[in-house]
Amino acid sequence: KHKFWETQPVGQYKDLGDSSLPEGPIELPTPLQEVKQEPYNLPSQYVWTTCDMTSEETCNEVYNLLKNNYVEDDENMFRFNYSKEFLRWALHPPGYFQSWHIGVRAKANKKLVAFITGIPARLRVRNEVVKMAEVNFLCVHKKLRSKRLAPVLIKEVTRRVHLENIWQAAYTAGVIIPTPITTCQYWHRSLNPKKLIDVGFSRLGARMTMSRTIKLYKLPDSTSTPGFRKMELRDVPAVTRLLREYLSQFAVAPDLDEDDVEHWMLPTKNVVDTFLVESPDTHEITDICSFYTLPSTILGNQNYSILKAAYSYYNVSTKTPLLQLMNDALIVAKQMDYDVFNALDVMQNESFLKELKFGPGDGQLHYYLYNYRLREALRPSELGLVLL
Ligand code: MYA
Ligand code: JJ1
Repeated sequence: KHKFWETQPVGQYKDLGDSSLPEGPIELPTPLQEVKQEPYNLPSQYVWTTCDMTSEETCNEVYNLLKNNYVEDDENMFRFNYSKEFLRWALHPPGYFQSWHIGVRAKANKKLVAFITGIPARLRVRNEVVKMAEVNFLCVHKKLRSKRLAPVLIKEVTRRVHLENIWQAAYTAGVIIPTPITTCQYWHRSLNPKKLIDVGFSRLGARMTMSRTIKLYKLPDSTSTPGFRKMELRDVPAVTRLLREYLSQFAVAPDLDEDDVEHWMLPTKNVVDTFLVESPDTHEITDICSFYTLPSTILGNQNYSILKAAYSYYNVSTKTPLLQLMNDALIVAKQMDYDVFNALDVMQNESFLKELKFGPGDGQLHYYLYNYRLREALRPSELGLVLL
């Protein structure tokens, strides 16, 4: 069934539930000299290109490839529209490798027709911290689908990751392949219900009118938690301490240092926003909430072309109840003009989703590890990882 994935060091369906197999790497590293030194062969009309995302022109080409060919919902009504600023941020964490930003061009007209990326990360799996690549933005132009280009892209990124002496990876996908470590559900909190209904993102509930729906989703004009404010550079050490402590409870989570936290959490306009609670009396940082910005193109609507979505990222509550913290996150997201606030059922998110009027979406997100076996699948609440 999976002609490509059957050949890869990933959990195979036939091994599911075989608790005699050990947890950890499936294959051992090979000496670096034994890693293939030349790129994999592409069909003769195409060539490899390494994408310099600091170049305005290259970044534009990647942006346009994804804008027109990246992930859609199951009814092809919406398509992710990652911004250029977002792509630059997502691909330039501390220690990134330009060689892991991989494109394919058509020889004939130089057009970018496919893309895949990796970034370095340390992930803790139970008690082990493992150097990994996070693989994302796999995209093949719509006109070149089903020609087995994706396996070539995946093998090439794997080769370039191996050249840096890294042997594991983490990735997510909307499709099921061998074998998810967990499957998460998307949840959606309407902020602008009229627009969401007008564009077909959501529907008027049974026995609901538009005005009752608008009232149902109304939020206060201002946040309720004293000391709730935007994160600043000076907060990096405290945020790092809180986040590390919080993430230590999950089976799989990133191992973040201060440089990582500065990169991934410090507010960056239209990319990522982090708020925290600074105790008015002790000036201690006690709670954090964050979300990233990922708009979607609305395909074929007369009135609207962009859906502005916030995605829940990392949230930590030690003093403020998580429910109250996330209600404040919804309030600031509404003030910032987002149409919808999305979240997965990872970490402790289940504890606020229903009460804060999130509803389950029609999409799921499957999480995977490459060359690392888990004895059994995790519950989403055991996962402390959000990929972009
Ligand atoms: S997930 C986002 C993926 N992108 C999209 O969904 C955008 C829209 N779709 C497309 O651009 C194409 O449909 C893609 C497939 C490019 C997805 N992950 O070339 P094909 C397998 C993994 O004929 P196409 C993200 O970015 C499929 O099962 N494998 O198909 C994370 C089949 O294999 P098998 C996938 O439709 C990516 C083969 O590809 C995915 O033209 C993580 C068919 O190839 C998918 N999302 O192109 C990648 N979709 O026969 C893995 C299809 O065996 C990283 N396939 O079933 C692994 C770690 C690598 C680093 C390791 C370091 C140590
Ligand atoms: O956004 C998603 N679904 C929406 C829109 C559905 C449109 C028709 N298919 C949805 N809306 C309902 C909202 C409603 C609001 C009021 C309360 C009840 C709920 O369900 C889905 C997620 O649910 N998104 C997708 O399908 C996009 C792809 C998801 C897989 C992503 C793969 C990521 C790649 C990783 O790098």
